[in-house]
Formats: sequence, C-alpha cells, structure tokens
Amino acid sequence: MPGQPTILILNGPNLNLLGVREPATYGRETLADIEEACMERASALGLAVEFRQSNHEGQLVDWIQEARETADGIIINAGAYTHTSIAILDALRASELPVIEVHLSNVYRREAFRHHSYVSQAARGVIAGLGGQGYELALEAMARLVQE
Ligand code: CA2
Repeated sequence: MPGQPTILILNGPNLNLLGVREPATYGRETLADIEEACMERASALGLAVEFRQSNHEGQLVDWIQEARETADGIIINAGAYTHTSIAILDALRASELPVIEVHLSNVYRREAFRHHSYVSQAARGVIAGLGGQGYELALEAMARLVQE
C-alpha cells in the first residue's frame, strides 16, 4: 500500500461488552478505550489503523478477505471464534498478510477449551493476558513486521 501501512484490528463476538460486564475477567476498559489507545500508539508508530468489531463469523471472514487489498497486516482478537473457527483460519491464511493474535485474558489459565486456537496456526505471534495493552504491544510488533 502507498503511504502509511494500514493495520486492520479485528475484534470478535461479545467484545463490544468490554467494561460493561465481567470486569473481573476482562477489566474495566471498554472497546472504545482500547480503540483510542491503539489510534494514539499507531500514530506514534507511523501506522494507520482500521478498528472493527463484529459478533458474526461471516462478517469477520469478509473483512479478512477485503484486507488482502486494503491492509498490510492484521491484529485479531477473534473472541470465542478463536477456538472454533476454521473459516477464520482459512481466511487469515488466504490473506497472506502478517497476523498477530491478541487475547485480553491469559487463556492458558482458563478452561481447557480455551487452550486451543485455530487463529494461532495463521499467526506470527500471540499476546495473551495483558489486557488492552496487548493490542498496543501487537502494534509495536506489527510496525516491524510490515517493514520486512
Ligand atoms: O481473552 C480474550 O480476549 C478472549 O478472546 C475473550 C473471549 C473468549 O471467548 C476467549 O476465550 C478469550 C470472550 C470475549 C467476551 O468478552 C466479554 C466481555 C465482557 C463481558 C462478557 C464477555
């Protein structure tokens, strides 16, 4: 892409509830707070960001497919689809873009069904358990990956 590299940040189901429910697991930050922090961090890193959330698997797949033409990298917290969605894995692989997987919670301290991730099979790296800061760390890593 000409100009600033564009990073698509995707959020999956129920992440729109952040800061409203289950603060013990996911903290008090809202998704809007995380988006704002990402925008600031991206601007300092010379990146442009598209930040999106959907509760629908097909919508996430559509956005990943479009990213092949419109973005230079993908940061994704696929929510519960992380553990179930071969469709999202296939779309990430087909995008041929660098992918970083993010989770707010440390999924490895939680139920066994959260220990397997389809998304990881397409990801260059995974950040889990650091809350919203994980997205900013992913942007830092992505800034290097898009230069490669
Ligand atoms: O830790 C993460 O970021 C997760 O991707 C969050 C998903 C969960 O299914 C994954 O195993 C790990 C769940 C997102 C639901 O977010 C909520 C936020 C507030 C209240 C209820 C759900």
